[in-house]
Amino acid sequence: MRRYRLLTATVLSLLLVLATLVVFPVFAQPTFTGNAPADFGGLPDTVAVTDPGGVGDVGVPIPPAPPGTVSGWDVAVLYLNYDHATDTLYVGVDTFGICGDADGDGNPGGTSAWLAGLGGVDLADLSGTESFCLLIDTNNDYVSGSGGPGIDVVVGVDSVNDITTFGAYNFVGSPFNPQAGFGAALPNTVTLYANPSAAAPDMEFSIANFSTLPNASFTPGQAFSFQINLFMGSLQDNGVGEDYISSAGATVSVNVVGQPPPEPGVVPEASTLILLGSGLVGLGAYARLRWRGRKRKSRP
Ligand SMILES: [Ca+2]
Ligand SMILES: [Ca+2]
Ligand SMILES: [Ca+2]
Ligand SMILES: [Ca+2]
Repeated sequence: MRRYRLLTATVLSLLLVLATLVVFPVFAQPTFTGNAPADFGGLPDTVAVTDPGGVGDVGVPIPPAPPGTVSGWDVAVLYLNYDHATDTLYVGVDTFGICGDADGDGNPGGTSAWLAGLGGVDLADLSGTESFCLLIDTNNDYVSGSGGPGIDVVVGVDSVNDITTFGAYNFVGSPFNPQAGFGAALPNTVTLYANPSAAAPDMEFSIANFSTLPNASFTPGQAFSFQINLFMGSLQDNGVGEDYISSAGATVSVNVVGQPPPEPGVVPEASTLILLGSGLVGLGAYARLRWRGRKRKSRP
């Protein structure tokens, strides 16, 4: 009798464990491959900000550039995905060609003959005045288009350093000249997927502890919003323009949906382990009883 009760308890425990594993929601995060549309495209709750100017809004002097040349500064779409569970913002920037390939010749660290002829250079590793800036207004007090105060953070590379300094900084300049506005480095870890190349053409990175950025005031789990502006360009690529989302000094609002709290009655993760443990203990006890029973029967 006791044996059956134990067996029932064991089976019930294991079923509960299985049910818990099924009920637990899985929140998807992007896996970076250097291809932003592929990495963010089908992901739930991704915010995709399309460059209003689309592809082709970065000026290229044709001729001397070959017909059809598009600069690697030319942004198509900015992707943002916030993970409430880890307080991490994932960012992907889909550029036409390779991010940082100023003259669009397929080499982000090489200058084409036509650009050299104009006295310009396409530098490697976003060095020199090549710059990437994601401006963030964490508390929505920047007046879009004003160039005034309110931008709190810049993530990227300024117009002096190279990609080895890619990180999060206090923003202390004008949104009309973002590459010159990098202040003190922030403690938030910025993890860059790769230095853009032919194999991984898009800029992708994550910002850790997003809710701790200066002036941010939300708690992970809550819905929140912030403003962004994106800039990419160089002062040494004579004749080639730069790109902004949405335009110089103008921001775009990003709304992040809240993460619903776990449904009442859903067993938290720690309990899953306890249940799994008790299930195993039950199985052990059952096996011991069976073994004892067999031993008793085999006695003369
Ligand atoms: Ca563009
Ligand atoms: Ca190039
Ligand atoms: Ca370059
Ligand atoms: Ca602000």
